Amino acid sequence: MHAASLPAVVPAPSSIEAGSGAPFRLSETTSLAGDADATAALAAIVLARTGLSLGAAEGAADVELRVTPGGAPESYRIDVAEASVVVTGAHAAGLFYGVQTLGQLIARDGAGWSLPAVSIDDAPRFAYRGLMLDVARHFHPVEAVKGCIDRAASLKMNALHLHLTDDQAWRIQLDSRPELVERASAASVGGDPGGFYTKDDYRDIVRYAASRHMIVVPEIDMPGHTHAVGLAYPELAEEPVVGDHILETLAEYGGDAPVAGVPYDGMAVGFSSLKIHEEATYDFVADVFGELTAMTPGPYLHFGGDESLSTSAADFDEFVTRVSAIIADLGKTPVAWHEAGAAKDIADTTIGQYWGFVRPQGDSGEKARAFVDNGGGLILSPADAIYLDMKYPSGPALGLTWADGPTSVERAYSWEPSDVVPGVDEAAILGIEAALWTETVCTAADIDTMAFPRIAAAAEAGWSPATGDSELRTWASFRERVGALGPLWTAMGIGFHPSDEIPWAAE
Ligand code: TNX
Repeated sequence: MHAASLPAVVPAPSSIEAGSGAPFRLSETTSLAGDADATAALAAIVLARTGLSLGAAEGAADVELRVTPGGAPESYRIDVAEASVVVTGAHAAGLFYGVQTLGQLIARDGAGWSLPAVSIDDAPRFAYRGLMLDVARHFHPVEAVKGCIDRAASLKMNALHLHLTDDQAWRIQLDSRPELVERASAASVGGDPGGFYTKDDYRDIVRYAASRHMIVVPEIDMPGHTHAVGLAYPELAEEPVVGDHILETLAEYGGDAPVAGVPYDGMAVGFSSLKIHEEATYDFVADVFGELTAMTPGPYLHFGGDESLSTSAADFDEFVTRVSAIIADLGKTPVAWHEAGAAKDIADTTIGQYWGFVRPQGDSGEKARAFVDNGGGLILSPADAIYLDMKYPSGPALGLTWADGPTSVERAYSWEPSDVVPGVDEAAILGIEAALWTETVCTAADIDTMAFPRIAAAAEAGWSPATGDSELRTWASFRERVGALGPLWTAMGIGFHPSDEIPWAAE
């Protein structure tokens, strides 16, 4: 069977075969049965895509959605025939992903709707498939975050990384340190309004994510990116260091230089640092991660570690070593941006997050590999491929260009995870994560236009077989399959960027 004649599924499944029979016709009388969450999820997708409202049946039904233990984690199977549709998942998550795939299969059929005869056997390549949202540079309310969860989960992503703090603001309320949101949550880049999540908001996000089989990975960035901490606790923060790098950013983007004790709303990075030699700093770190541990069921706590340009190398190493140990002692797995790999005594469970280019420059590859040599793993976020805040070559004015200029959809797609960091085995790659920094991204509509369609390329890198192991893993196949999802995305209310690289289907 030629790839072009297969139904379009994104991310590409590990195995898909077109059936020879007639399609399954969807109608008002189509009955659903099986797992209650899965039937509700499918009914919602069918309603959005077709306007048909399907009812649940007791006992036998046309569409069966069942958990059938025994398969790989997150795996599922779909069999569509003229008279029946059966979706089985090894666990609830796999069944949920089967439902997402089924939603993508819905097609116009004359005046009605149908599902093509097909058999799909599918399971993820990598265990971790994430989306990072920066809620510090611009605050994004709970409803926008839930929208991101729905969108990412529809592409079989299972982690939402929230970048909760940065120089501009601290966005999470903590009982042990109430001054953080009282004094340091009001700013955003460009003088826009700020905000923060109450603990109940955060728990609501965690619960909502879990209902879509996603974990939340909270990030508290340190020792740099901490100007806002100094608004609440001046005794923990060094004076801003305004070097050439900062002056260049001010010249390019405008804004005032950072001043201690004054909220910062510019776009410069690398001027702030926590005090490395104050014991009170580590009491603060223990309070913050202790409280996050209690409200975060997922295994990971991210402590940042990027761009600490005003912290000396020795101080940086000492700091990330101690902080990774604090997190490990709380029973959580520390995660850090790849710079922290320079610290040879970092807790050996620490996961590194690589944000260099697809072809590593400087020592970014070595720093990333250090986490693996140390016993940890790697999450890949190559900036010149899956940084969703980069400009498109043609499209909205939003976005930055530092990651090798604008990022086309083709470039977001055309890389192979196992080829990025030399000397790292596939088994040491925990997964991939697309990152959406929000210096220029202010609204839910901005999130949609920057993320879609490039987020689908990241999802495919995380879920689908390696390039070379599947005829579907080519740019030519991907652009057709993504194009076929346009009507579904529109029905789901996703304001994707109608990139001219993609042959968008009309219906
Ligand atoms: C680099 S990537 C950063 C962020 C910026 C981003 C903008 C990384 C770990 N740090 O502070 O927001 O570039 O693209």
